[in-house]
Amino acid sequence: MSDFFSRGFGGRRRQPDELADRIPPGQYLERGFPVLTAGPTEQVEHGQWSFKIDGVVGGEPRAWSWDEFHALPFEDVTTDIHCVTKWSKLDSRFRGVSLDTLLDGVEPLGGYAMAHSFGGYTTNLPLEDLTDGKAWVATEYEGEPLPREHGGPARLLVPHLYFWKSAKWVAGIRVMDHDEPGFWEENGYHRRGDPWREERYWND
Ligand SMILES: Nc1nc2c(c(=O)[nH]1)N[C@H]1C(S)=C(S)[C@@H](COP(=O)(O)O)O[C@H]1N2
Ligand SMILES: [Mo]
Repeated sequence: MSDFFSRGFGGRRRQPDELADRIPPGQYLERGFPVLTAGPTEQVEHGQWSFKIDGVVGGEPRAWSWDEFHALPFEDVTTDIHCVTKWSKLDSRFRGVSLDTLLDGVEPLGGYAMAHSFGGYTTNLPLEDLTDGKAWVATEYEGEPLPREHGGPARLLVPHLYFWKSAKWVAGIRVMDHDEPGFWEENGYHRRGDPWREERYWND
């Protein structure tokens, strides 16, 4: 237990109170970066990657190739992440494009979204959880291209919700006028997944 409190990140000591403030109920501090994938690790080449926004939108559906995507403004995001299998990881450094940037001019006509990935993974989110600086499509981790096992070339990053919402090998989001369960949500996980409310399973 003393090891848990005494070894800081980034050379800095963390006080127990600070940890308590940052680690949601039922979670433990993880120092590594575990890989959790239901199924095979996808191999997506830059040339075949694109990010699409479609569904119930006022304007034309949008799509960015890898090169087009890299012409967009990128942001550095240092954030804590929380997996429903109970690990939390502090100060993970990602780089990506905000969903606010991607949704700019899209005119969503529904309040929900389904994120979908190469390989078929899906996860549902209220549009509110993707906007106002809360979500990114990330292509870098700790200053390097996002490793393939962690969703490279690009993953969704929605750090304020349990990490299953952060779809790896993300291919796009479909805007919907109603909520609909994605892959894990159909298998019993919570519709929204707020770690501070321990919204782990459907009935939590
Ligand atoms: N495409 C895809 N995305 C996914 C998953 C998956 O199986 N496939 N697993 C989810 C789950 S349950 C978690 S906890 C995180 C794990 O991300 P990591 O492997 O980078 O830690 O990815 C999420 N995104
Ligand atoms: Mo997970």
